[in-house]
Amino acid sequence: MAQSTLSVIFLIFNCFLFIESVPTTLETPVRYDGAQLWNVSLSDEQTRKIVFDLENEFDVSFWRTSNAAADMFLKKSVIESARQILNENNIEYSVRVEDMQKHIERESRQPYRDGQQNYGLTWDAYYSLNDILLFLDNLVEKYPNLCSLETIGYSHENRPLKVLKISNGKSGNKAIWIDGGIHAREWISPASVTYIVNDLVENWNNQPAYIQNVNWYVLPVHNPDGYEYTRNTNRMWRKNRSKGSNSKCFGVDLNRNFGFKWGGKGVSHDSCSEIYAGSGPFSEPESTAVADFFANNTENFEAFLTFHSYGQWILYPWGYDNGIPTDDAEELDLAGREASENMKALDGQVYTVGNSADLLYPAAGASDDYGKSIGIKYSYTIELRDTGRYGFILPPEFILPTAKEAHTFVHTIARIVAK
Ligand code: 0X9
Ligand code: ZN
Repeated sequence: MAQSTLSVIFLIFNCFLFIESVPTTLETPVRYDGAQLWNVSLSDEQTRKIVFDLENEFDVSFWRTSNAAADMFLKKSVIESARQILNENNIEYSVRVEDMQKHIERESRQPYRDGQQNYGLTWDAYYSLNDILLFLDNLVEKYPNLCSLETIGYSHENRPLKVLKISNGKSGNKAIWIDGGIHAREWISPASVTYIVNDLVENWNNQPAYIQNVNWYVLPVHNPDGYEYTRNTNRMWRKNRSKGSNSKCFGVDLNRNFGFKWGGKGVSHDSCSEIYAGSGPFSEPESTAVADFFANNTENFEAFLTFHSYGQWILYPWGYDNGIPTDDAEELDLAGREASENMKALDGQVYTVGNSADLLYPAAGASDDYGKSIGIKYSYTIELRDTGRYGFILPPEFILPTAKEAHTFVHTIARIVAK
């Protein structure tokens, strides 16, 4: 009797533990039935004002804006009112995605298992964090002399931040950092980074010297809490999942939380904003873990490559403000353009190269500037596919061609680093 009471108490206690450690899975998933992606022309100042005012009036968000047009995401409930305003003002727009929920449902699938030791991702679907971590574990198991894993820290919700090291162990090797998934909804980023890792490792013996004589450090999912949140609860989530005691809303934009020029242009101090910089530089465990990793590492890092989506851009520092080129901007531009040409040769896709603030917008506290600030020469943000047809909800059939472009980018930079 006493024992069964004890086990009931134990069970209840465990339940609470479970609730504590996996908070996101209990929320009802947000649905996007009838939500649409529009491309709106921005012909003049007045048009820009009318269009951007929609964000204050209705539940719309701007995924991308350029001088000429804006990609605007609209929940179903606001479509009619937004349509009316644009029509009344003769503002041209086209509907890119008719029903976002349908696209979201096409995205997820279980990984392929062949029943033996292999644990394969197949890059025709997007995978859970767990599947990605199992894939990394499996590489270490299969190739213990080449691969090792280091947990560089834990996310706000206690998920491990796992960095895969790939190295032939030669002294004098240079080092290259690659990360993906700092922004939760940019699923093509971890998908492409795992593809790169797989190619490096599985084809190691056939790799050129400029790949083999590098110590590779790869963090495929920089923001694991956000990533899981986009899979289980809200596909459009961007930030991490922390909440300060004085904050109204959840989440810090990790790409505004790094300690270099923190809090400058292109950030928000409102916790509800998509670009909330956090309560201070490195206030978040996910960004701190990366900074600690570099602080405690004595490797000779030559490249810092951080993968995002979307827009097809190859961006280099400084990105915290406009018109501030680095001393070696020409070299970074040249290397970026060489990569872009090689990427275009694959499938005809154009990746535009330039300074991140001038080409896109200024954003202070981003990881690319941090990488550059600690002396890593070839620091790039790569915005993968597409250019606004599907935006963040890139259908799975584009994973492989995009991942191959990312892979070619990495090869090009590695070749240049070796010179
Ligand atoms: O805004 C960002 O963080 C990046 N774009 S995204 O749509 N993937 O969110 C661009 C960051 C570029 N780097 C800097 N401006 N420093
Ligand atoms: Zn991003």
